[in-house]
Amino acid sequence: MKRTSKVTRKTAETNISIEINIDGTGTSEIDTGFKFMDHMLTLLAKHSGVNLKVFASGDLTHHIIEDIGIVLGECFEKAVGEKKGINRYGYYFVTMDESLARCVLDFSGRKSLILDLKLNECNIEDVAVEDVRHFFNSFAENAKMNLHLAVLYGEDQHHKIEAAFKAFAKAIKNALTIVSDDIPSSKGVL
Ligand SMILES: [Mn+2]
Repeated sequence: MKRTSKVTRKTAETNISIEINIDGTGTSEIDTGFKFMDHMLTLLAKHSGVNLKVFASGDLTHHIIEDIGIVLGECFEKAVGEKKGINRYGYYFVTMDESLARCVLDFSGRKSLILDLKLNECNIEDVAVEDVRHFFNSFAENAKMNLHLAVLYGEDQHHKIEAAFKAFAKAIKNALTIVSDDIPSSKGVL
């Protein structure tokens, strides 16, 4: 089964179009209108091995970034399908200079989010830190996953978020790797 999906979402506030291929090589075409998000989504593709095309426009930063999280989450939910053979759980630690991030996740079919990015309440490049939190919240909700993402320590805002995105990407790769031909649940369904 091909693990690909494409979702387009157009509202009065935003216009988002995302295409993914889980079994890709990490290529990306990203244009969100926000340089920092473009940077984060490019490295999400690179380190997860998921091919990613993201085109987003809209009225306000908050709406656009939140809706990218929603649509990207929906894309993963669709592309993983019945989750046959996947690892299901994924985890990774990533350092970036002085910062250390840890991501543990489960494509469980249910949303749970524990997020502790240890960010100062100021903008990170052209994005507000609360928008970064919204992104992960929307993603976890729509991908129907447990996502526990924490920065354990760090100084630089950019490094902390970048380490978190890389740990997230590597944990996704880990979780979606095919390791058997079973559905990884004693219930037989995920
Ligand atoms: Mn960077």
